[in-house]
Parts: sequence; structure tokens; C-alpha cells
Amino acid sequence: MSVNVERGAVTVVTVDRPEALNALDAETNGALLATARELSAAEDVRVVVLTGGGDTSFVAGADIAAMKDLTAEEARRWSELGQSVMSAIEAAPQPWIAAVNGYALGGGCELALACDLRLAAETAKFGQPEIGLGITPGYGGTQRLARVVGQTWANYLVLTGRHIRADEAFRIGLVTAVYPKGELRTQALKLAADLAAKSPLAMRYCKRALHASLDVDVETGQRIERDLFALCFASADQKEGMAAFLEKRTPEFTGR
Ligand code: CO8
Repeated sequence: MSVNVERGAVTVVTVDRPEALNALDAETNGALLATARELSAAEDVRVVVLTGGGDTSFVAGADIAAMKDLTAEEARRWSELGQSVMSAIEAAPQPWIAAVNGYALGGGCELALACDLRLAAETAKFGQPEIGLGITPGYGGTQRLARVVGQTWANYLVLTGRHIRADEAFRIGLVTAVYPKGELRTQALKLAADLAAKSPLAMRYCKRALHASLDVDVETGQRIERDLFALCFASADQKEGMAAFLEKRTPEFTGR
């Protein structure tokens, strides 16, 4: 299988085609989509960590060999499939953390962008090199990159096709932290454990409100925020969180 899933409250999903630097072919995209949908429906999964198999790569993009002879209509379908993978991750109720352990190029950078948080190994490289292949990004990169790093850096990455290093990715806000390669997994799991201890219900609502902020005007966004805020007060998690604070103990959230 090109996608491995280590299931738990913190679930680790590994794109595992190291012989092709984890490039996304149709089978891998299909497996990723099925995984994202299955995990989204799993109440016991609180956080997902996404990483790449092998030593050098997160995901080196869509599979160029598999893509090179596509007709325009087939290319549209490939793009649609890839975009639905990214949208399924983005819409998941749980947070997804990209642990970028090497090349995150093209579809790989887009995959990281669909996640809620991104951490990188010092050896990671990011880029949208599609322009050099005579194509545009096709898995949401032209849309999500500017939302994450702003138009200036999105233009730079998409129009030049250049790779940037992990420290530059940190500087432009593409990742929140950079770690020595050997520490990345531990640090990603640590962050995941922190998130897993929070209220799954509030986590889901926070994700929904944060995503809405990119799509709607401030007034509509604030309405969505206050509706979700109000809904929290109909939950056991809100009662538990506030009681635990006042009783000076660690809360135990159930997601109810
Ligand atoms: N697709 C297929 N195979 C790949 C890919 C890829 N994206 N990347 C690497 N490989 C393969 C290589 O062909 C090579 O295979 P083999 O050993 O059989 O020759 C193996 O992985 C190892 O790669 P390299 O020998 O090239 O390793 P290097 O360490 O020399 O270089 C790089 C590593 C810099 C990552 C280099 O492999 C590279 O530039 N890869 C391509 C990166 C790229 O251009 N990615 C963007 C692809 S396009 C894309 O993602 C568009 C997304 C939207 C698609 C919409 C669908 C229509």
C-alpha cells in the first residue's frame, strides 16, 4: 500500500512510495482520499500527523511519469481527484499536522498546505515547480499558497518554480517550526498529543470558524463565530473545561 495508517488517538498517516520520492499517482491519491474520509468519521481519532516514507521526501509532487500522457480531460479528472484529497483533509473535523520530512514539491507542497499545521525538518525543501514542467499547480496551490504566505511569496514560488529551504519556509510563515531531521517525528507527535488533549468539539468548531474567515466577510464570519461559541455552551466539554480550570485540575474532554 502506498499509504500507511498507524491508527490511534493520534493517527500517523505516511505516504509511502519512497522509490518515487512518495510522488502522488492515482492509487496514492485514491488511498489518501479514502483515508481522509475514514479518519474524519472516526470519533476516536483526535489528531492526524501526515508524513512521507523513506529518507528524503515528504511528497515530491504528482507522479510525472504517470501524468505525462494525460489528455486534457484526464488531466482535469486528476486535478479533481487531487483537489478532493486536499479538501477532505481541510474539512476534516480533526486537526492534521504535516511533518514535512524532506521534499514538499508541487502536489506535495499543496498537500502540506491543506493541513492545519506544518512542521519541517531542517532538510525539507518547499516549492511549486510546475511552471518548469509546462503546467500550473493543480491541487489547490494557486489558491491556498497565497492564503497562507500572502500574494508576494505565492507569486514568487509559483512563477519562478524555485525551491526554498526550511528556514525560508519558516521565515515566510509556511511552517511554524523547523527541527533537526531526527527530531521531527518526536516533535510532531508531541504537538499532536497537546492537541489531542484539547476538546475535540471546540477543535472542530475552531477549524470551521478559521476556515470561514477566508471565505466570508467579517460580519458573516462573526455570526458563524458566535453561533459556534454559543453551541460550545451546550456541550459537556465546555462544562468540563471550565470546571477543571476552577478546580485546578487537568480537563478530560470527551468531545460531547
Ligand atoms: N513524479 C514521478 N517520479 C518522481 C517524482 C515525481 N514527482 N519525483 C521524483 N521521482 C522519481 C525520480 O524519477 C527517480 O526515479 P528513478 O530512480 O526511477 O529514476 C526517483 O524518484 C528519485 O528521484 P531523483 O533521482 O530525481 O532524486 P534527486 O535526489 O536527484 O532529486 C528532486 C530529488 C529534486 C525532488 C527531483 O526528483 C525532482 O525534481 N522531482 C520532481 C519534483 C516536481 O517537479 N514536482 C512537481 C510535480 S507536478 C505536480 O505536482 C502537479 C500537481 C498537480 C497535478 C494536477 C494533475 C493534472
